[in-house]
Amino acid sequence: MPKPDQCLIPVLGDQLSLALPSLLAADKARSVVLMAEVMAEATYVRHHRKKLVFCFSAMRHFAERLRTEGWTVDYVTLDEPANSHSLKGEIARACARHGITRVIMTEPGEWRLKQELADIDMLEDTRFLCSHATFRQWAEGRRELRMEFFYRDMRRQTGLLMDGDKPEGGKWNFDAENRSPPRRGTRFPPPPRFEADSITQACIALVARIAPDGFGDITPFWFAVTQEQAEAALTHFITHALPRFGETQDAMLQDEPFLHHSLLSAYLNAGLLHPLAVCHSAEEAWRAGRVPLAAAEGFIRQIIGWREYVRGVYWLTAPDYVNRNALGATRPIPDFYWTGDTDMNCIAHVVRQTREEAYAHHIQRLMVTGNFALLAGLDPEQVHEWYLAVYADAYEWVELPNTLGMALHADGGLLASKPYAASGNYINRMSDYCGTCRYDVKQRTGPDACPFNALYWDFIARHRERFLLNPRMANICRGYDRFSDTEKESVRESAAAFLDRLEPWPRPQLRPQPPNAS
Ligand code: FAD
Ligand code: DLZ
Ligand code: SF4
Repeated sequence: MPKPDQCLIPVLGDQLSLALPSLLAADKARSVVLMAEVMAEATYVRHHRKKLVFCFSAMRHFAERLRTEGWTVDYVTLDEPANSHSLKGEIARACARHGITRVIMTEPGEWRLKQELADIDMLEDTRFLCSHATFRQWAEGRRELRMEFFYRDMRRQTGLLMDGDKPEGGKWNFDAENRSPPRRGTRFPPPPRFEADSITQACIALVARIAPDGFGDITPFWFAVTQEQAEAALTHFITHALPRFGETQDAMLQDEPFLHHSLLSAYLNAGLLHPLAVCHSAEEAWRAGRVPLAAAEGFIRQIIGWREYVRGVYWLTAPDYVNRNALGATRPIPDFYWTGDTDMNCIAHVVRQTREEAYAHHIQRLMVTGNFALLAGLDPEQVHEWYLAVYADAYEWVELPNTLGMALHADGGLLASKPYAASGNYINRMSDYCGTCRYDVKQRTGPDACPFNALYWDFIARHRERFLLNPRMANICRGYDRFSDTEKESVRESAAAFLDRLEPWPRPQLRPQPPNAS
């Protein structure tokens, strides 16, 4: 029997929040919440297996929470025999099961899924602080979009760290006091580790079954999977790491994967934490004298600045952004992005850490794997696919602009005014990777030279005409122009010899099978 007064509310794996607009707008007594684990979402990239466990476990815990709050929840597990394995299919099946014709949901975070579900009534996702319309208005008429100006507007809009209409401390940005190289003897607080309960154990077993050869270690699994646990992780960060957040933000240390980073991105992106609440906690800690202003400001900027800004760019430019390739990069991604099997210690280390933790901090993503991809001219689409797969926090709305715009400069400078290109010298200054590397970071060319050095100058040479027009790059081009012809030739030969030896990644044909497949 059709039930015209009933409503189906699909809740996706990254919408795990009681403050979801579709839940806030609904009448509990007349609604069925649908949550579905489906292979289409589990396989649209080769997700890290920890990310799959996180997603399924957090979904299952959220379904429990909704039930305790009085919601009727229809939860379809991955191993349910009749599972159609697409969200569209599961919404249709649920409508038929419950005799419901009215479906309302909060818009998906990714363009791909918003298109697929376009015939459903969608509410804008107010968990983000800047609406699509506000970002469009801000971007209108600007040839280049710059985060710093957007961020100031977000400070004014939210009132965070404001003294009337002035920024607290008299400055919008305290980066000059942040970002030092790592200091000897600094102590780093280990992140809180949450025990895997029976729900998480079941998800671990499920993922081991569907992706026996998938990328990434499944265990040890210690992520937060509920709002309460994510809030405990936030409190731990504010107390133990935030006071020194900015100071070590750009540092990289082999034995310290987390430094003073928050590790909150996966929880924020899944909906377990609200960005404004997280920023209010940081501001309160500063107002109570528990953290320096530079640290609180640096952290809040990442969230109301960078996070909102890249989301704005994503929706402003979708769906074409993914096709941008301003630097004409076409080289296939080498296999060491997946195996970590390379003599370059920095890359081997970041890939190993990524495999173990489904986490790397920003500078590892940007200045090691991202920088290498930029200098080596790796195909942006393949690099995008890699970043979307390997991190627990990866969703296209945040990953794509970071990869194509920030790391690869594939958008020609829309998002960042210059490419984040660096030679081995930068990595040496900011990390302890080079000391134990088989390559010599001080040598520019030759078989023992750090590959980042020849690749860096070869990159400048290849794009010299374009970069000469960029005031922030022109000096570097002129530095290259002062090389002798022999030095230039040596750079070209060293880079070519290195690039010719790269083994492309042999893309596996097999996708994980549904658990109920015979
Ligand atoms: P912290 O250093 O503690 O920062 C605090 C918070 O600020 C983060 O949790 C995050 O929510 C936000 N933030 C910081 N930098 C950025 C940024 N550049 N863009 C958006 N939010 C930011 N972040 C993702 O959440 N998902 C991704 O898929 C993702 N892909 C990336 C790909 C590349 C190539 C690069 C260079 C960066 C990417 N980032 C991505 C941004 C950033 O690296 C991560 O947000 C950060 O490393 C997460 O770790 P954390 O929570 O410890 O961050
Ligand atoms: C990431 C993910 C995965 C792995 N699996 C599911 C799933 O089975 N069901 C679901 O509703 N959502 C899943 N997600 C999150 C979606 O991929 C995410 O909602 C979209 O990418 C939009 O951001
Ligand atoms: Fe990386 Fe070069 Fe340092 Fe080796 S020497 S760790 S390749 S930057």
